[in-house]
Amino acid sequence: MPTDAEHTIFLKDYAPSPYVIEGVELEVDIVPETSTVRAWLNISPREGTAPGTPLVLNGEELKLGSIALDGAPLVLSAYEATPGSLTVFEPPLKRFVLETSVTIEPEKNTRLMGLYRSSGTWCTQCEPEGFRRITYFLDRPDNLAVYKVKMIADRALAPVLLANGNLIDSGDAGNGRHFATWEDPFPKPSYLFAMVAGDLGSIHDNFTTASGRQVALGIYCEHGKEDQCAYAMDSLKRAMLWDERRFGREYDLDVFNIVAVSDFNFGAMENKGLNIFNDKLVFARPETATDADFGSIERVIAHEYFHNWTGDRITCRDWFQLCLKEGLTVYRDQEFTMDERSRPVKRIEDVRLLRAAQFPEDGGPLAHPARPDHYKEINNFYTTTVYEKGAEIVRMLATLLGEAGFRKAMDLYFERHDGQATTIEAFIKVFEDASGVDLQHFQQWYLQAGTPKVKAEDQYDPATKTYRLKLRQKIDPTPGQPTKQPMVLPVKFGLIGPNGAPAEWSNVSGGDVRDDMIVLDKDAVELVFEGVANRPVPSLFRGFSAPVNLDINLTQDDQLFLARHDSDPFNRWQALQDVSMTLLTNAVRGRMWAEPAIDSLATAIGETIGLESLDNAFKANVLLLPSEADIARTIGENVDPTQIHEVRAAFIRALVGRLEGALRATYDRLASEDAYSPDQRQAGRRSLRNNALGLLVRGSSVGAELAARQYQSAGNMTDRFAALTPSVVMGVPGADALLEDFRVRFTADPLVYDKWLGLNAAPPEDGTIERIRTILADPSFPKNNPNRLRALVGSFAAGNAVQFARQDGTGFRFVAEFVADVDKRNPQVAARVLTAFRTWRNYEPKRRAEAEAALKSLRDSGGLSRNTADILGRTLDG
Ligand code: 0A1
Ligand code: ZN
Repeated sequence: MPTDAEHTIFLKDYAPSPYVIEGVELEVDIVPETSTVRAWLNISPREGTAPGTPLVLNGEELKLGSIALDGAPLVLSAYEATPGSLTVFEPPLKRFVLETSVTIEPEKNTRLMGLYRSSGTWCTQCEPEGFRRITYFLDRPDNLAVYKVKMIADRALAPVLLANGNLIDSGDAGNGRHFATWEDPFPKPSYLFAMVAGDLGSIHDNFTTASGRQVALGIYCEHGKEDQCAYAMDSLKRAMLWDERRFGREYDLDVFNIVAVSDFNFGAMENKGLNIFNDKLVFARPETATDADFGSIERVIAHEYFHNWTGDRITCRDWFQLCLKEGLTVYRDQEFTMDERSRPVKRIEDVRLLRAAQFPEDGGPLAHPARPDHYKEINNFYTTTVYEKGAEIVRMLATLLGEAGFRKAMDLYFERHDGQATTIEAFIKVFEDASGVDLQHFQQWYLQAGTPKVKAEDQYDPATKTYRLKLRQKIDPTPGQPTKQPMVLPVKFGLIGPNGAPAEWSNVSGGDVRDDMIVLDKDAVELVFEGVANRPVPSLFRGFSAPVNLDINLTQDDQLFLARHDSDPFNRWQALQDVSMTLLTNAVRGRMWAEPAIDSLATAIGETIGLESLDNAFKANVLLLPSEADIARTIGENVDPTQIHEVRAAFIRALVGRLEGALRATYDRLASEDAYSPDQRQAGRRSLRNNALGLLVRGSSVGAELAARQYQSAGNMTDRFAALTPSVVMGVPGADALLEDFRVRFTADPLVYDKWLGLNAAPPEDGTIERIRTILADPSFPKNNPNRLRALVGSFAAGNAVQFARQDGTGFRFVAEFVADVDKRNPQVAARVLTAFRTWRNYEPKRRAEAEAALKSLRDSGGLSRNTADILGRTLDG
């Protein structure tokens, strides 16, 4: 018998359930310690269901109190109930009502799935399989039902009672209790169910849709935090308007509520009409939130709102299709930010994230297709591959079809699949039908894991005025996929002539070239451009038009030429990154940079940050040099994080030695007395100024002093935190005092406490692990709150490579022990922290051996949750 942890679910086994639940009525009696859930399920057999087919409902940690069918109690022999399932052996072959009553214990629910209590508030999280922790149900996304829920609770403990849809009744329930009944007219899967009961404050606003519907908007939160919800409300209204204008999508209920809770496993959740948010993605005021925090709030509020169409009205047939809603909705939130802020800057930021998080996943033991074909634990598939690579796939469709073609296909998607639970195949079919383009080969993007490597080689023949460009693609094997097919790659490109203007050509042959796009769908092509007057410099994958690793042998001079002349801002930024990366990786491999190479890079960076034509946010990205993780990933094997750290630090000192004047001038020039606003213009100014400061702290003798002054005088958290961070990470004299000042001044606010925790985990110095251990051991540390755990230990494991991957193995062992401990209470948090080991095979032999030993001892400790056992097993085997 396979144990539970070995049980694998395969896409090929998908079958509709023999019964459908079409309507649900719930009565939830909320009482501290033990709550009771009564359910009336309106059930029909699906056509073709054979007589005697049992009805099997999912459950988890449920205790059945009573059960009746069409009003008559079931005899014991007619059903079997365990905490994990309810089977009715021979249900009638006609529509019937199954009535159950179960008890649950939300106060003991530390997994934060199903109904749980967060700082006194009862709230739910049902995606992907949490509804079964509330009542027995067909807890699968293809069962669409209409829901009505009556909640009854103590008026003092829970004056606010919310659920999906519209409030249809409320009143007194006697004994100091009251009730509210909510009804959601839109059929939905159980994972979108939500309810909240608590003593909450709120802010309210309204939005009138294009067709005149008045929507009441509410944001609910802990009392006293109402004034921190304004930016979230503003973001929501902008998102609603944008979805109407850009995609023709209107909101469809009279109410849209958001609730901020302090204990949440993820960012936020798109429950129909009642989004529930991790409070760090709602609360913001200038004194405690940074520009990046404001940006995340805007993005996630929009993301969850956009799910109303891509996720709620059109949902997934099964969990293998997760990226149908997630990839598409991330694409939509990216476009929203691009339209609201700066398109090239957002693109650069998204690509940085993709490379930092998704590429390592795709190149390691946890690699999986954007649409996986098997899983053991679906919670482990809320990954950057499903989300961010999923969005890249949609972006490539938009690139291939053009803006108008893409919009036409999206219109058809909404029209054809509204109200359905559907698949990636159906999505692709819509794009084929709308455009007439065959996308069967393109579909491989959903099916094959791994990041394609593209090698580009070129040659110019001045005698024949011919330019040849050879492109080859290859994908390395990934777990379960030893051989790969070529992908369809849209390669946006330009050829740049010696004067910096586009190079003309009279004819091109050898491949599929459409204006400024090459479509590479074979292993290799060799394009021949004729009539090219001079040797051009190629600019490939403009705007990062496909998620690949490009290997192109350009000289530093060519790269700096692109940095100055490329009309594509993304590739201008990329060119400077490439110059730095080449110098850094060579140095790590023992070939130290030549001084003139640093001179010319510094000159180009100095020039770029001096240009009036570029915006500050773009220049700020230019000052963000390749990270240690970027360097480690590019090197790929025998990684020694300490050596990488030292090389990078020396590189920054060398650059800052040459750029100090320019950085200082930038810093001084961008000082401002304006009242704080999180808008793009101000945030861009601050990010450029603060990135200049960060470099000065790392590479010049004046930096520490400048940072200390900025820390003390800052009028907002962005500037204060930007001064504090490099000071603490560099361990400059006085840094400990600043960190202590920060603790005393701010950490009563839990979200700023998280920032302090993260800073404690950041220094690459010995002693960091001890510091973390001390904080964790403090009895007042909230050891069940996901945000606190992630801020302290998650950030350490994922972000402090020098200490996590210490050669003596103490970092690995510390994280493995932490995972084993947290796993007992919250498997999702534990499993996610454990993914920091995903690159363990890339370390040099000593570290690799230590990582393996730590992982094996975690495995041998036994009793791991399915979440953690799954990540661990794949990490060790893959
Ligand atoms: N659908 C949400 C993500 C989410 C997934 C799981 C959760 O709980 C375990 C919570 C949220 C989104 O894409 O935002
Ligand atoms: Zn989402």
